[in-house]
Amino acid sequence: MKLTAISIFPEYFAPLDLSLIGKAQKDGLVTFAAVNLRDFTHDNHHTVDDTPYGGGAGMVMKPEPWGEAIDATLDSSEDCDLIVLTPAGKRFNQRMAERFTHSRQIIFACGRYEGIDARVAEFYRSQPGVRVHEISIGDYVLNGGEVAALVMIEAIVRLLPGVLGNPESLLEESHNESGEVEYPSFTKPAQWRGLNVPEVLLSGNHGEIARWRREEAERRSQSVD
Ligand code: JD8
Repeated sequence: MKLTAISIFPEYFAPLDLSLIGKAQKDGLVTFAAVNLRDFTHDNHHTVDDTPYGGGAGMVMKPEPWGEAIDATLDSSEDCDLIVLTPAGKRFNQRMAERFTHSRQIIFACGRYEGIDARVAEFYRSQPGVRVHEISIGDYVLNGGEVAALVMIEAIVRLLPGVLGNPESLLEESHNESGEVEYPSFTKPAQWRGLNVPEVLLSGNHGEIARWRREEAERRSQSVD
């Protein structure tokens, strides 16, 4: 899987060299590149924004640098999922993360300012082999798309075969098919600051343990708004 994030702050993606995703890159399971949008400007000031047509506060990102940057990133031999992060987008969830594991190439368009000129998404919707997705990671406002792209990249890459050390752990995860969340976990010491591990977990009775965990997961699912 080829992953690319286009942004005026490509250094935001340095953490991807760490941990899981860093190892996935070393193991050749994914390739990741952060592309600087300003490399696709041609004026001395590397201008990427301008005032909004129709007036209003703030600045809008110009379409030309995005067109050149995405064209340069598109690998014509492969289909591509172009993800445009926006607070107005479709809400990201675990099912979408699972669907994106089948992509050969994903480009994350990480805007800033008031957002990206809407014609960029419109143009690539008309391009064969490019699937455009306008996505939000949640009902709160961020200053740009970078951290949202980081969230999506981790949620997608960790599902790829060979990335997680013990893929079994994927089976019991929160927000799985049934939308259930996980049961609470405990480890040694059996007593900590006067707090005990639930007796049933020390019982060795796997039937009882499984029932307790199911009940706890259901109880927590109720409380998750
Ligand atoms: C992309 C620019 C900032 C947003 C004026 C603040 C996602 N869940 C999410 N919340 N916010 C974003 C997001 C915010 C972005 C951009 C995504 C590009 N901004 C803008 C509109 C109001 N500023 C997001 N995914």
